[in-house]
Amino acid sequence: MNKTTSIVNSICPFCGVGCGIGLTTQHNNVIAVQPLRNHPISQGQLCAKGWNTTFGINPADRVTHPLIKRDGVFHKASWDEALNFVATKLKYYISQYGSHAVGVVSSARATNEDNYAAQKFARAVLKTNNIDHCARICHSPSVAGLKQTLGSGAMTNSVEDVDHADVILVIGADPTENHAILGGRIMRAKLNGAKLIVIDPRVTRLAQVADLHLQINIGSNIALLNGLVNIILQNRWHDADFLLSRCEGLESLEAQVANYPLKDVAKMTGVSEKALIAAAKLYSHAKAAFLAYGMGITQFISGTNNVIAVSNLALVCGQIGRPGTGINPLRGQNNVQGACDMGCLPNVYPDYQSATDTGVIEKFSKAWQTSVATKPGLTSLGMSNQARKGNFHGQLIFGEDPVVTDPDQNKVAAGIRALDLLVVVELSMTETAKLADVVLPAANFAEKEGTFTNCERRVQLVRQAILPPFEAKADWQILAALADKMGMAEQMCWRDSEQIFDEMAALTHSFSGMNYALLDKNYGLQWPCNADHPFGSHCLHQDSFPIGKARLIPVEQTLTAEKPDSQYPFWLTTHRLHYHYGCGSMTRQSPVLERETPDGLLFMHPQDAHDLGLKDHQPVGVKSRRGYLETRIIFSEQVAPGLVSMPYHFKETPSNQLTNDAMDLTTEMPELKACAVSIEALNAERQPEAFTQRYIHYE
Ligand SMILES: Nc1nc2c(c(=O)[nH]1)N[C@H]1C(S)=C(S)[C@@H](COP(=O)(O)OP(=O)(O)OC[C@H]3O[C@@H](n4cnc5c(=O)[nH]c(N)nc54)[C@H](O)[C@@H]3O)O[C@H]1N2
Ligand SMILES: Nc1nc2c(c(=O)[nH]1)N[C@H]1C(S)=C(S)[C@@H](COP(=O)(O)OP(=O)(O)OC[C@H]3O[C@@H](n4cnc5c(=O)[nH]c(N)nc54)[C@H](O)[C@@H]3O)O[C@H]1N2
Ligand code: SF4
Ligand SMILES: [Mo]
Repeated sequence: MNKTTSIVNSICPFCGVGCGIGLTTQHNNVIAVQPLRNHPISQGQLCAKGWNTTFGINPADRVTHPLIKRDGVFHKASWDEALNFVATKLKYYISQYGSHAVGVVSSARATNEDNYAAQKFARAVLKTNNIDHCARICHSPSVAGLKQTLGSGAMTNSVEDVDHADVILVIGADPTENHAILGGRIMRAKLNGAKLIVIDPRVTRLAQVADLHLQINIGSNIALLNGLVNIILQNRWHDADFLLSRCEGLESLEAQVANYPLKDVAKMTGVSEKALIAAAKLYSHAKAAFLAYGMGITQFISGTNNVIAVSNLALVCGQIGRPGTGINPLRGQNNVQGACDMGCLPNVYPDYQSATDTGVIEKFSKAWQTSVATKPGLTSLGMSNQARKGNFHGQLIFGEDPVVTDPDQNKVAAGIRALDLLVVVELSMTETAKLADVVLPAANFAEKEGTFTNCERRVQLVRQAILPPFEAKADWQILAALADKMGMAEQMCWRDSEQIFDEMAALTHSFSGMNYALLDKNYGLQWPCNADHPFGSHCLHQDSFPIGKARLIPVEQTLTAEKPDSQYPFWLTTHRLHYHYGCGSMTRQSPVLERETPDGLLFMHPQDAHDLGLKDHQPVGVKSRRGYLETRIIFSEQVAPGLVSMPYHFKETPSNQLTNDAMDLTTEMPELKACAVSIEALNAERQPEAFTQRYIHYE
């Protein structure tokens, strides 16, 4: 390396583990990445995505200038021109239809400061609570479910607690693929003697090495969890002292789980009675049981109840509130914890202060020196649905690609077409950006300063390594400039991201003890960090819950919205692959990551393939009640016969053509983990047709 290079410490921009990353820069380019040796979570390691960050930083299709679409073609515009265009339209729709006809979707990939600015822009400038982000289709049931049972929806423990557990229970999560450095830690703990239980319909990598793998029938989580609680109570394996002193609601839970006798549960879940008893015994007898869960719990129409059922199990066993033991929703995106904490949800301000509480409304109105939204807001899918009905007119989307990542794709695309104005603020020309009226160039994590909050509530500094290319700006700067055009310059006038952080910290309890200088010193701090917890919090709920006593809430097993029938005989589930991330806009820029995974993939058990007369890698057409796509099958014993699975990263084979948008009533979480499909063989000689060529027509 010559003298012109330097290394800037930052945080990996992909998953919620939040690994420490060093960016080597030269002549305003990031030329290499390296792991940070002393980082408390990654400890000198990175996964394949982390190592390949460089490729995602400056993609070939990077948006470099503001673009306005005229007659179907994008034209370069100045910032002034583009922002005036957007501000004029937003003001017009608000005057014509009211503030509820416009809204913002923020990015869980962007910083806390960007997200704070997004919700402030929605509430103080647009005067609407129509603000949401991808947590909606990710861990919104965790936020809603754990709020009811514990009073807080975040991971109760720290990543390092994996090392202090004698039992690790992973349910509906695939951390060696998706939270790889944490998954590796679970593997290491297992090698060091911890017992591992995996509950998943697929044989994941962790399932292969687990002491117990309960290969559950898809969508039968509540039956299984209620069944485990029933076994535990019947055998007196519960923690009576903990239940008495820290919980309420045991009687009604006990009465209800009695309706889940072992035999019935084995039948409903497809798990043997012996394995159910063994799992109940192992988990309840642990000194410290680290329970981790993911999308296999949340992405169901019963998502919130699934989370409550998980919470019941942990509480009954007293497996919470000590180092090494607790309930850990593995938050997915690098800053999805932060986007929720910052109040990018229609029902809460920063730090989960209720958006309908008059005291909270007054507090923010006073602090921001303007009136704020008072009516309840729409979720992201709610905005899309209202657009299709003609009730929602203008939307700003920061760093999300709903055309690829939201279900169902045809409805989402129709919602976007029904909008009068779509503004997409992006790094690259995503499928969603292609449908926009205005595209604004965003700076990525290497080009701006700010903070990300990882899955264990650790707020970490992201430092600017290079300047943004051409006209790109940080999201918060774009929002501030737009507020100015809308006549609200004072409300959103910040010198730098640090000033935004300080404004946020002063308006919240959980972050009031944090500032950039302290974050810099400590590899970040875990919230709550305030006068009571000046050094942050490694483990939540040690002495009490935010709601006093934790609540045990009985929940019933619910059927999935759709199940296989004669017309659509296979279950389809969707999931992730280690080498690609989200809509693929960053990871698919890396030739190394692309080499690892071809774009069309449908995992199928060899027995099913044999029955259908299909060969390995044969092209197939996959059809659901909502759509159709073409891909290739891959023989896999990871899935049981009757179940096929596919990743959702590939715009050419978008699984959300097929998925069901039936929703969890509490959170509007769609049922991304289960729908019914049919599969037909295509001529082995031809390539599966890439989806975008046939359906979504771009100018
Ligand atoms: N490589 C990579 N890593 C990522 C991401 C990525 O796109 N790529 N995305 C990030 C994001 S946004 C998130 S939210 C996380 C998600 O991380 P995970 O929660 O691990 O996500 P998935 O792979 O979608 O699903 C997890 C598991 O749920 C199982 N499952 C399906 N149905 C059921 C069921 O009925 N019961 C049970 N118990 N399990 C079931 C699936 O088989 C799968 O193994 O990953 C993050 N990390
Ligand atoms: N079928 C199926 N669908 C799913 C899921 C599933 O399991 N199955 N999982 C769901 C889940 S859990 C999630 S979280 C969603 C994720 O869905 P998305 O949030 O749409 O996915 P990402 O790929 O993370 O898209 C983020 C975009 O942000 C851009 N970006 C990155 N950094 C910045 C920044 O600083 N500023 C701005 N403005 N843009 C930035 C990237 O270029 C990228 O295009 O997908 C969901 N969809
Ligand atoms: S585990 Fe997550 S945060 Fe760590 S390097 Fe991999 S993608 Fe990045
Ligand atoms: Mo997610």
